[in-house]
Amino acid sequence: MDKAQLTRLSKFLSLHLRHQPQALGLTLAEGGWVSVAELLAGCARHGQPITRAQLEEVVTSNDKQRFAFDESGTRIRAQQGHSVEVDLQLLPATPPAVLFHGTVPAALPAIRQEGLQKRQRHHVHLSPDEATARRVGQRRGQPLILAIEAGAMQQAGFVFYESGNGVWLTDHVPPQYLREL
Ligand code: HQG
Repeated sequence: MDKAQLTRLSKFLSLHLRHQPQALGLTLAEGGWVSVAELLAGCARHGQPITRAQLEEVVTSNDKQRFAFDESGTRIRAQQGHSVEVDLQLLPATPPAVLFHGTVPAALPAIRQEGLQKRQRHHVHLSPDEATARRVGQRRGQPLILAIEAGAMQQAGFVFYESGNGVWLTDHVPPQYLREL
């Protein structure tokens, strides 16, 4: 598949594995998993036939490793970014001392007041480096990067998780742990 086809398919999978599984007749099991066979059948029913080989190509070529197969290769899930209720069974982990978040200037007044909120997602998403945070912020406009004192937060009892694709997740970042770069 060419790049445009891969992007389109990745967006289609993100939509259904994170936000609207029911639109393909799917229910996410614990961990966010769905059966590959059911997913392929659902895609075909939805007028979007995908072969197993094409699915594998999307999973392996994805720039952010958004999707993963389980060890048996019979189930697939989105690694993070869900809006549907799902327990991803992530284990708490020790974050680096500092993490980063890319946002846009328009969000800053509210963020200064109330910190980072998870909004539609299950967690606040944090990046391990500035360059990644910049790419995240750029989706919405001129990016603005915040540094998060993740080590200090963890010491204060906040819980962090690392998704399978290197995104750090937490419930809320209060303003006192944020620094504008
Ligand atoms: C902002 C993409 C006002 C926050 C990316 C962000 C990431 C506030 C937006 C992943 C706020 C939420 C997540 C507050 C936070 N007041 N605005 N108190 N607190 N915000 O998309 O972090 O392509 O839900 O700064 O690459 O932008 O989906 O989160 O601008 O990894 O795989 O509210 O999504 O990955 O937006 O992005 P999002 P995000 P995928």
